[in-house]
Amino acid sequence: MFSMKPKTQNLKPCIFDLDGVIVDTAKYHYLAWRKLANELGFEFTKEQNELFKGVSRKRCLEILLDIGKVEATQEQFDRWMVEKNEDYLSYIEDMDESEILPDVVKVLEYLKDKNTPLALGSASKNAKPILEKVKLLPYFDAIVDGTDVAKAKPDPEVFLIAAQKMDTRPENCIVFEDAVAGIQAANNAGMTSIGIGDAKTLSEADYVFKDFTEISVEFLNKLTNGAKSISTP
Ligand code: B16
Ligand code: MG
Repeated sequence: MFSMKPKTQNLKPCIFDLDGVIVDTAKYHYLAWRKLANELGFEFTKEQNELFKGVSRKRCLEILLDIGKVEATQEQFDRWMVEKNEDYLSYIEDMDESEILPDVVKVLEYLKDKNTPLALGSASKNAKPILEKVKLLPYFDAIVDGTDVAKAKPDPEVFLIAAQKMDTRPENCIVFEDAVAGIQAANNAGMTSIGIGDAKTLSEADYVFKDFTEISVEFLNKLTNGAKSISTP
């Protein structure tokens, strides 16, 4: 399906979210948040963890403390942020290429082979080490992560910085995202939004696919060549 194509120029740049698009780190975030919740004396469910997808670490802790009805001093808040991250880092320590989501490498290789500019746009402050672990860092021309942004998705900041770094206008960019806030951020940036996940949840996206195995070469070609409206099966 993903055969070699002649190289072309001026293709629309693509921006990829990390967690839920390239790798499933949500399960490790969940373990670390659940450990903290249990230490603070309450349960934290997988369903509640859905609220944390695409959300910054600080905002996640605020939501967690609301769930557990726990009041924190600034000093406790800062300590729990550090503790959660240390636990998370211990869970992802052994991550490798086997954790890349299906057909992500095929799509990245196909786009890269055609010289499509590629960027990462993630809320995670751990995005770079994760890309290194799964050996995908060399695919990206620009990395924008939680260390670069002041405003969290749905604010468009992360994607606007990515467009700037690729030296292109926002309306040229295509964003692949799994979180509702991320799709809203892409739309707020004036970019084309591709939802990866559940069509109902991501109904605000321009196009939605369950995962990358559902995205065809024809679709990628039309998309990166700037087709306005593409019919999908
Ligand atoms: P960190 P994404 C997001 O990644 C996760 O979905 C979210 O659950 C997490 O809280 C956030 O990164 C911050 O991560 O604690 O590593 O800085 O989907 O924006 O790639
Ligand atoms: Mg995500």
